[in-house]
Amino acid sequence: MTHLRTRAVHAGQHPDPATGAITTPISQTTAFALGTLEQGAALFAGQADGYRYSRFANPTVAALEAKLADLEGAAAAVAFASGTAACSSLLLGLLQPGDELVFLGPLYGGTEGLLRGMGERWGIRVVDATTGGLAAALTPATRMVWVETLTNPTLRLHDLAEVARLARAHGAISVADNTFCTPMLARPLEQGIDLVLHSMTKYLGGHGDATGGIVAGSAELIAPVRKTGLGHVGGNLAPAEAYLFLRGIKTLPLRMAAHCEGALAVAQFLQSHPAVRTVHYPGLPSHPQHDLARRQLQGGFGGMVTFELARDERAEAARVLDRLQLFTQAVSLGDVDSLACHPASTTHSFVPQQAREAAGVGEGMIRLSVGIEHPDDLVADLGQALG
Ligand code: 3LM
Repeated sequence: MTHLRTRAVHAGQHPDPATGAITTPISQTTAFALGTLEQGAALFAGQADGYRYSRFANPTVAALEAKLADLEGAAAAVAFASGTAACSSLLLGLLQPGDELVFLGPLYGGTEGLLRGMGERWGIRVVDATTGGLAAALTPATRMVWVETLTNPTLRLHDLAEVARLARAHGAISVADNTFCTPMLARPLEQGIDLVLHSMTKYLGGHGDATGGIVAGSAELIAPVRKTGLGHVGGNLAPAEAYLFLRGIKTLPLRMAAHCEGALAVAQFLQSHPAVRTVHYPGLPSHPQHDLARRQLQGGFGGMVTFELARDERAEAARVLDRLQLFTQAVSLGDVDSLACHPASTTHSFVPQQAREAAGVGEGMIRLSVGIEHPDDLVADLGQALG
């Protein structure tokens, strides 16, 4: 299996040995029969392999972890009940009081809030290197570097190989949130990044009907994240949700191609509209990192398009958003349905105003998650809303 499109269908899945069922069954069970006392003791001592309790591991969840690890080229992965549970488990599992975490923003507002909030609470120094740059922010105490493969909502890129190199030179673990790109467009581990993270709630699920997160990387790094996140925090993914992600990922390559096609058409249309000041889409030659995007992203430039209105005001954003008909006004992204939101008042309302403005998230900014509908219909909807 060399092609991602084949691996998206088959990786992690085998006909059920008990029944021959082709689709991975939902193992809707809390506990597993341990056998004899000594067999149970061996399982709990880690001297034998097998399932014990679904908070620690579950066959449906394990199939999903194997599929995602395969797609990201990772040795191991651990799934969680949300992307946010994945983020907090990663921090709690790998950082100690006194450590330093450096991030390049903007990040999803919830992640930034989590980093800043948990950092303060747990004695971790959190440094925002968005303006000053990564090289200047790294110190001997830096233990972790955090980036998004396409930033939410401004759709900027970071040179992942360079981020990985700098982090490694300082003995820090590099983390890339690959939610916006998915392994179809970016595979950070191949660039030297240590851990990759997803909110599966978005493109991996793809249908807006399940919440989940996952972290993938080396067995050495995933083990403490699993132990803390599942064993201590208890943020495990439910088997029924794992089933939805397993099913969603099978069509991810096809969906991503449609998202990318629609997003490019939408971005090109917006770019030519007089009511629009700037369009942020890495597939446009006008994007300041178009060359990096061409090098780093494979197979397309993603399904997200963010734009700034010529009149940079909340009232103008409301005028446009409130008139959309095909795009639903909602947070979240990556669904087959098109969604639109106002980041300053929703996804990034948790970020202090000054940091938000420094990251370029203004009141006249609108973020689109372009679904898989026909691009002409999406363009027509935007056309009538912009007026
Ligand atoms: C959003 N984002 O609309 P969950 N990493 C990234 C994300 O975009 C998100 C998470 C992690 C949005 C959610 S805003 C109230 C809704 C890049 C989520 C967190 O915990 O699964 O939501 O993932 O931008």
